Parts: sequence; C-alpha cells; structure tokens
Amino acid sequence: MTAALVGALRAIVGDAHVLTDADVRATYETDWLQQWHGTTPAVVRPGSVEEVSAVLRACAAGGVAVVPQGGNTGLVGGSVPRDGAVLLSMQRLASLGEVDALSGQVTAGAGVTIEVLQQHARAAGLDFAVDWGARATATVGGAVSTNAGGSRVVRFGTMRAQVMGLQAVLADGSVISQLSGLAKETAGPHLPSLLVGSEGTLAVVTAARLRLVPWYRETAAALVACDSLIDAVSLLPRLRALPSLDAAELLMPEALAVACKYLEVRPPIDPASAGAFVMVDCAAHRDPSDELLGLLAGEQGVMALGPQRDLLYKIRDHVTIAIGALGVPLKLDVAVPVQHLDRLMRRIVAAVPGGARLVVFGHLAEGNLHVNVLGAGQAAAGVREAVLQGAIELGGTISAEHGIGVAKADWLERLKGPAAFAALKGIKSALDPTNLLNPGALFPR
Ligand code: 2HG
Ligand code: ZN
Repeated sequence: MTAALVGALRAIVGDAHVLTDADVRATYETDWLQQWHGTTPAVVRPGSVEEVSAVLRACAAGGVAVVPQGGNTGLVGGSVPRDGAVLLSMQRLASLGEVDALSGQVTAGAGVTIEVLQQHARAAGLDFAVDWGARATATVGGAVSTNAGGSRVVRFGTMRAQVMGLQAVLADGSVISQLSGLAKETAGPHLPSLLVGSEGTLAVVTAARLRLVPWYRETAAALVACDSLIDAVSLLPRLRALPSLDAAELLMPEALAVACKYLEVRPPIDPASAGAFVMVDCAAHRDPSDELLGLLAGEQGVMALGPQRDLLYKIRDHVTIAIGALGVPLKLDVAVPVQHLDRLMRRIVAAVPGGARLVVFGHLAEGNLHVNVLGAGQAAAGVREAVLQGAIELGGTISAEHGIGVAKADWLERLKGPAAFAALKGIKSALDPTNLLNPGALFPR
C-alpha cells in the first residue's frame, strides 16, 4: 500500500480514523476467539456512507482490496484482514433511526450493535428478533452479511427475514439504497436479499431497514433432560405447538458441563444424568408458565423463571467462551433436516479421535449443531472432512449461521454443486470484477 493511498484515505475519513500503529491495529487483526490472525496496513473507520464510497473508490484506484469488519465476533475468519487488504471497520456507522410504529420497522447503521438495537426497539415497546450471545459486540452489518441466526429463529426466522431493505456500497463506490421498508414489492430480483449472507463480497452494507417484532415481556424457560438426542428431536412437534415458543436450544451434556464449570455455577441438572438437554424458552404478553408446565408433564426437567431463567440463558450464552477458555477448538457449524440430526451426531462422534474432547450444542429446531473439538491435533482435517461431508450427504449445509468465511471457502462448490456455484461466481464477477471486496472469503482464491 502506497503512502499516497494512506494520504488519500486520511483525507477522506480524517487522520484519527486511519489507524496504522501496530498496537492499535492488533485488535482488528485477530478475531475475538483468537482463531484467525492477519495483518492490515491500515484500519480505516469511515463515519458515513459517502466516506465508505470514497474509501472504496480510493482503494480500487490503488489496487488494494478491502475487508469489511463489524464487531469482529465472526467465527469463520471472514472479517479478519488478509493479504495486505485495508480493514474497513464499520463501527462508526452507528446511527439509529426512530422506531416507526406504523410499519413496525427501524433503520439502523451497519455499526449498531444488536444489543443497542434491541434496547432501542424495546424503548418503543417493540423488539428486534435476532438474538445470540455476542449481542453486545456483534453489529447489524455483520449480522446481515452472515445471515445471522441465533436462538429465536424457530419463531422469527434468520436475519434474512428481518431485512426489509438495505443501503450498500458497491465495489465501484456507487451506492444502492432501498430503505423505505416496503413489505410488498415484486419489481424484479430483490438486491437486498442477494446481499444478505454475501459476507461483504458483493457490496459493503452500510445500513439496514429492519422489521421489529412484539416485545414479549412475560417469559418462562425450562431445561428438559432427554435420554437421547432422538428423544430431544421427538419433542419438537410438542414444542412447535406452543404458541409462545421462543427458543428450543440443544445442549449436549458436555456443553452444559463446560459452561457451568466456566461460570462456576451448579448445573441446574446433573449433566451426566441425561443424553441431551433442551433449553426451551417461552415468551408472550401473558405468563406462559402454564403452557410450558403442560409440556413438562411427563418429562424430566426443571422450570426456570425470573433469575433462574436468566441463569439458563447465561449458561447457554457462555458455552462458546467456556470452550474458548479451554483452547482453540476445531469449530464447525452444520445443519441437517431435523429428522437426520441423530445420524449426523453419530457421524460426528465416530469421526472424533479418542483423547479429543467433543463439545456439541446448537439450535434444535433448525437441526443446527455447533461442533467444537478440542485437542484434535493431526486428526483435525479428517474430522472436518467427515463432519462437513456428512452434513452434505444428509441433505444439510456446511454453514447454518456462522457463514463460510475463509474457513470453508474451499467447500462452497461441493455444497452448492457446479451450476449454482458458477452462477454465484458470475454474480461476484459482475458486481466486483477486480475482486476488491473481501477476497478469499466465501469464494476460494
Ligand atoms: C451460538 O449459538 C453461536 O452460541 C456460537 O452460534 C457457536 O461457538 C459456537 O460454536
Ligand atoms: Zn449458534
């Protein structure tokens, strides 16, 4: 990167927002779990869509690629800089529009954190539906770019279902903006939908028009102890029949144990006493405890209200951090049609070598398993192959909610098949012919 380009970037965003000191860059160059590392000549922090546009034009003119980054809570290396690319931090695009009660929507800058967005919606009596443990740091732009999921997908769908429109900057610096939030529009292909899940490879998302949902203040949760994963899956029809069902999370015994140990709390149920645990959460305008009690009749489990429910969520939210405290795991995020979940789990268990530690948890209703293997050593590549291939063979996916990033770029064609992959590559080269945007992520080099 030339001094002239650094000078041009400083002129666009201001000296204070082009970070070149190694110490200051360091937090942007490694992900939060220390899984991915890279270096960038400069972290650039634009404060407006116009600045993003000018930065992309300057980088294109200088022939330097750009890696966009939100809260840096990604798990697949998609927002960690590589190969001399400029790191485009989106955190300063943190403006939040007023909640529009008529449409039940809000416009949020890409750098708004999920937690701030939720608080903003709740102040207006509404809620933002996508939620997961990294809410305090993860941003709207990152959630859009990875089509984030989390625990409430069973009720409200993924990020894709919340995005009513987007503003984004294309590789040539032009701005596309569709933020009026029309719930109905059949005027050709929907560009915002194309950008959801595109991991910053087709455009840089600068703002999103988002659907809000009712804020259900009455809640009741339960931890159900099942004999096996098959028993956990067979709970689903009864869970789905609960009008207030808000989450159905899966904790395999090791995940429950690891999180409780990390938090130094007594597990609500002895992890060794069951084959799988389902954390059920219900939320409604009226107390859903009776509904949940009805489900629990005949099941082994504990009801968790108020502070106990908070503790259940705390345990669930800390599994990732608890695993990270034990080492850098092999981390995979796969999903299969729920009827095949047990078959997938058997393949996973069979692939993990003796001596390695397998921690599995995830989102039961979507057949989504988070596979974490500690101490796989030389066997890691084989485990990865078996798990990803297993998911594909069972009709599933190699990424349910974390994205492809650089971690699984070499698998995208295997998942999609040649025709779909060629179509995706055609879209990429039409929108970003010089491969300026996040090269190496999503599409293999
Ligand atoms: C979650 O569900 C996240 O908590 C992280 O998707 C999953 O650490 C993981 O494997
Ligand atoms: Zn998850």
